[in-house]
Amino acid sequence: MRIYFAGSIRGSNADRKTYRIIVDQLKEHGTVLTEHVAKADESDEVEIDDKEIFKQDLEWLKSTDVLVAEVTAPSHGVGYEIGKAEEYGIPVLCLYNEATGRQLSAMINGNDYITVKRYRTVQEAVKIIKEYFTGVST
Ligand code: 6K6
Repeated sequence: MRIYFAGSIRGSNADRKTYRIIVDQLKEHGTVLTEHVAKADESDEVEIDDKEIFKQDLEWLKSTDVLVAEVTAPSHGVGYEIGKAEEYGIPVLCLYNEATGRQLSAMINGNDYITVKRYRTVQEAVKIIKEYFTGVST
């Protein structure tokens, strides 16, 4: 099972700790192609060419079995990746922390192609991931 994890990088840096816990759980279910999203910090950002990032990420996205996106923090990149995954016919699981009081975009929340799961604690997010991958062969 190849898993593409998407989470905000330039959109917001606030949820990185949650991303790490999510990625650790995803690794129990397959190979996470984008572990760097959970580790990103500003020093990583300087070194890497945006055109290379775009090319590499789309290659990984095309090759993945599933996209898991943490969508609490608004992010142009994550929104784009979700749209491309739908275009490629790749299943999409979105995790949204409703305890933040933020509102999820209607373009995610209103899209029946996407599985949206709401959580309030990171433990709930972990449970959602376990349930989602139950019965899916690795
Ligand atoms: C290296 C290590 C951490 O960050 C970097 C350099 N930047 C990126 N590297 C890889 N993927 C990226 C990078 N910046 C954005 N992305 C992709 O867009 C990721 O797959 C994220 O899911 C998404 C985040 O988009 P923004 O708009 O929040 O930056």
